Amino acid sequence: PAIYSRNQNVNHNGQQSPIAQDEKFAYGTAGFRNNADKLTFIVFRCAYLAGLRARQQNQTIGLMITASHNPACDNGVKIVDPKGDMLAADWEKYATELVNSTDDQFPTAVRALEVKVNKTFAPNAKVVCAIDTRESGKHLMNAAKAGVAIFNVEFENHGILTTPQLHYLVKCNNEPSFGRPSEFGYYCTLANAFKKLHHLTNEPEESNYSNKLVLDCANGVGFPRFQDLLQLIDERYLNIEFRNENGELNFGCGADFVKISQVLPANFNSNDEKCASFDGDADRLIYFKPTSDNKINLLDGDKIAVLLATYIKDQLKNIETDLTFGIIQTAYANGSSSRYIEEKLGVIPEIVPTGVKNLHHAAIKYDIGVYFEANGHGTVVFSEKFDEVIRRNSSENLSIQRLQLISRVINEVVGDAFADLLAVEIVLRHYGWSIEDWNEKLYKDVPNIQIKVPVEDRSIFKTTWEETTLIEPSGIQDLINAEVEKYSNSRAFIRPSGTENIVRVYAEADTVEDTEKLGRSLENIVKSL
Ligand code: G16
Repeated sequence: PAIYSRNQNVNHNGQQSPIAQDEKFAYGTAGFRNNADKLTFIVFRCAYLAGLRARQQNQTIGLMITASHNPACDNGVKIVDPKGDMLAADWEKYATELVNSTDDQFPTAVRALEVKVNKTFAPNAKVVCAIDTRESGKHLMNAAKAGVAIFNVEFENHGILTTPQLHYLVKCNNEPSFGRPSEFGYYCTLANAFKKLHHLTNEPEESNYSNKLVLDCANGVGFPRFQDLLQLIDERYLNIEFRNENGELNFGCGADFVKISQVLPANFNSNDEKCASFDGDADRLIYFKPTSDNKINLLDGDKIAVLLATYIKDQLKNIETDLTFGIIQTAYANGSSSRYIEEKLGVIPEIVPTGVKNLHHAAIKYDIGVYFEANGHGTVVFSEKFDEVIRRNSSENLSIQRLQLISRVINEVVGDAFADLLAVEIVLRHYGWSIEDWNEKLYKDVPNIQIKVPVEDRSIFKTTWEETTLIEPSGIQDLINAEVEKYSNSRAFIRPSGTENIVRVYAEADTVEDTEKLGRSLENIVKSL
């Protein structure tokens, strides 16, 4: 329909918002993201593609409409493949081609793709779709429905869900043995495993653990949906005080804000004890403990990865197995965490480019693969051999039983703030740790800074595969190297974001002052371009 063309693109307020025929869009770190005004025709075309993918696979495909940590005025769309993971790379290419075609080219591009991949008989093809709490969501859901209808593929509108919930639904639709394909089924799986594991967890006699947690919901979907989950987990297990429930999405709060600014989110104060933040679509989790002057001790994705890995390794010590164990990080991982993982956990962390899709892909090579980005996005994945050796084992061995249950508490389909929160709480209780104990007993972060530098065109920045060296614009990496050399034990890099129109600067050094100086000097390099 014309209303879903570039030329007649209409935004969620019903206003005409035409898109230039030659404007290009990239399938970034997590799908297409932009100002919501531009998203209608993009969602329509992606939904069409999701229908095609569903037919090709004869399975359920997911379409998630969210811009996660971005501001409320943005929105985005990503496609979820049959196993609940991110869309296959060759299909990202098709999505980019379709979205970037002009209105005139679109019908031809569609037909070419149909010839290439379409299957005529696909009775199980279905697209399941959900939105976050953004105001533009409902309008984009309609565009999605229209896009899927081109092929008469079955369409299910699941309303407002977290991104991980949608991933989970996709997996369960295609593999019913994994779980019930419903929102309630998701809550039951997590809550039941959590409560059972709680009963198999012996809190030490001298314990500093407290089940009280103050939760920053980023004013997003995490608030209503986590409340739904807590209907099945009463206060004896977890005592949650919600903050930032219904205000402006991600504004002065949420996991991204707290991680990057390293200060208290709105509506928190220094009397709060153990605190945590979700991001806008609840696929990221970070913890923090207020200190003084609005400052915090941050327990980010690296700290969560090390905590979960320590617990799993401790359980494995009591079992004779040859299961392989890997930990995946990105260049943003704090240097101390990587050193700790190597020296204390005896595992050399694998470093991959930013984006859950890259971490997930690397993690599934192991029987137990722990992957976390420093920004709090991550999970643990388990192999078929793990299923055989651990999950299908009827032994009375407590460690086997704990591993069976922790692997069910964790949402192995994708990084999930709800599931990660439950897993962290269980492990803290197991060790009898307060949030301070967790912060101090493992490793101490080296000072680090991340700066978002707005740029006109982030596509001019090109890095090497692992993202720590800038290839283009040429000559800039030499300037960065010269700055890094000025400080001892320092490390710094510049990379373009795949979700926002910014360049990210990351720096580490021995002291807070040097880290700040190094970070700001790189910021100035970007600004001078
Ligand atoms: C998305 C991705 C994450 C990535 C983050 C930032 O998170 O899923 O893997 O770390 O964007 O990416 P970039 O540095 O390219 O902007 P979310 O929570 O926004 O979906």
